[in-house]
Amino acid sequence: MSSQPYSTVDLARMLIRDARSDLQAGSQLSAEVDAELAACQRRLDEPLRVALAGTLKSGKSTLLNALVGEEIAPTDATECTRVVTWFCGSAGPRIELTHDGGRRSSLPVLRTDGRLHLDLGPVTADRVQRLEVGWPSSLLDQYTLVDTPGTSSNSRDVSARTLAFLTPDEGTCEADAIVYLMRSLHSADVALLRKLHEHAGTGRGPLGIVGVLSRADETDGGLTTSLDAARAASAELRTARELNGLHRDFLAVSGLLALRGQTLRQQEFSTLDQLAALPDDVREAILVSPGRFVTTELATPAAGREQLLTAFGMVGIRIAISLIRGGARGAPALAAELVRHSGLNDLHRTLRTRFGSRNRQLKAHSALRTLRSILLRHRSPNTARVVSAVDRLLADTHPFTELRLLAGLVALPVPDRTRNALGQVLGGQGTSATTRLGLPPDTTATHTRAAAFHAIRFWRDQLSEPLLDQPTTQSYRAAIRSCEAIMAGAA
Ligand SMILES: Nc1nc2c(ncn2[C@@H]2O[C@H](COP(=O)(O)OP(=O)(O)OP(=O)(O)O)[C@@H](O)[C@H]2O)c(=O)[nH]1
Ligand SMILES: [Mg+2]
Repeated sequence: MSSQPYSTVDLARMLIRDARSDLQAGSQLSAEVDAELAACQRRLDEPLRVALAGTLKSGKSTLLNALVGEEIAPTDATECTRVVTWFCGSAGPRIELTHDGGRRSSLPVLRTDGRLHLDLGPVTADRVQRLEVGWPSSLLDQYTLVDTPGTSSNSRDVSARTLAFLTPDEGTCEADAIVYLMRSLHSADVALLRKLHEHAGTGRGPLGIVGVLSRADETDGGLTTSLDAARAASAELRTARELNGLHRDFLAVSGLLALRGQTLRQQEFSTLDQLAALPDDVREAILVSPGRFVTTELATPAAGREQLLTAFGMVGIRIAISLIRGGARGAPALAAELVRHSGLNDLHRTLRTRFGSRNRQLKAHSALRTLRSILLRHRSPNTARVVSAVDRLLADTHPFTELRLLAGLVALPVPDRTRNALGQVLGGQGTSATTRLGLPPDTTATHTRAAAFHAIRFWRDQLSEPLLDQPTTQSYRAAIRSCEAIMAGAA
């Protein structure tokens, strides 16, 4: 017999099964509850669900396209951008619409210039229960991406739809993790981020939140030839007074440049290359405004310049030319430089460390919260036992505690050095033993164990400080427990 302990995913699966048989034993398993339990179970086998959220036009759909590497999310202001849309891995392209009331229909898959058309036809956004796009993509095999309509005060129904999805009053959020985009700090962002963090800290909402300073190429007021200003601005956000430490790590990303890098055509490169070779004064004169860029008499055809302007925008063109002049010779080199410069690779890396390595725990957490809310909605004395088992598992599973604490770490009243050390040991930068202890990856088991032992002593010392508040005490205890787990693993 195997002595392997059950994983949280296994335990969640067992509890869902127990709930079903307890309800069945009491003749209380309606078709509706059965379907909800089946959906909860399926969630454990599906890819992690990551929602892209943020205020209106913060660049969510463009970033989704950049992550997938294809233009499948609409960025024009059609009815579709007002609907929460699911993008899932699939053997072939498909678009499925679930109408309010549950009727389903397939929409035609139409592409122009590589861009997918999502057209709801006569159906308005408020009559859509769910819109799902299936697409063959290695990224979508790992993550299901959910594009949410922008939140803004001048479109209340749309905002309400997004808020109901991210922070539902009843039940649990259908996403396991959130990428939050903002162009610059705005009071609407602060309010929504606070709500998301509150939900995460209490375990009611997704436990993983990554912040993105989006449309990063525009940060410099359009004067930029690099994303340096955006990177500086994202670093400043860590200490922004308005955020009051609410969220600290914002990655500066230009979804548009990342997308253009991945879809760059030879023709676009040739036009950019010709512009890069112009005498400095001529080039600078045409880059002053979109009007001059298109209308100035040049050997390079105006039509090609117009197409570039639509695809890249003025700032994108300036950056691409500066990358060519900096040594990106040839379309493949420019494509790679655009992607590297856009910050997309950093975002991929962050998704891997923050969500990828916690994939199963984040899913188990969502499934347990969902199971709990199903059982509380359909109360039955028969399932009281399962509800308390779910509560115990949510409270006692150490990785869940780590994730909740990581979500609330920003508000902890400790010096930055201590906060960073806590973030590291609790697995905020990666969950391997060496990453948690700040050791090189090839450290031997003996050395890792010794470092874990020292770390335990360090956190015990912190714990002996007088007048610690309860969240800080809890975090230090969790750090000790994380180190004990490392020692047990290395032994
Ligand atoms: N310069 C620049 N423009 C961008 C970037 N990302 C998006 N945009 C432009 O901003 C506009 C809105 O982009 P979307 O991706 O549709 O933004 P969104 O957040 O999905 O918008 P809603 O869903 O309507 O809230 C489009 O015109 C995009 O081309 C970027 O990184 N840089
Ligand atoms: Mg959008």
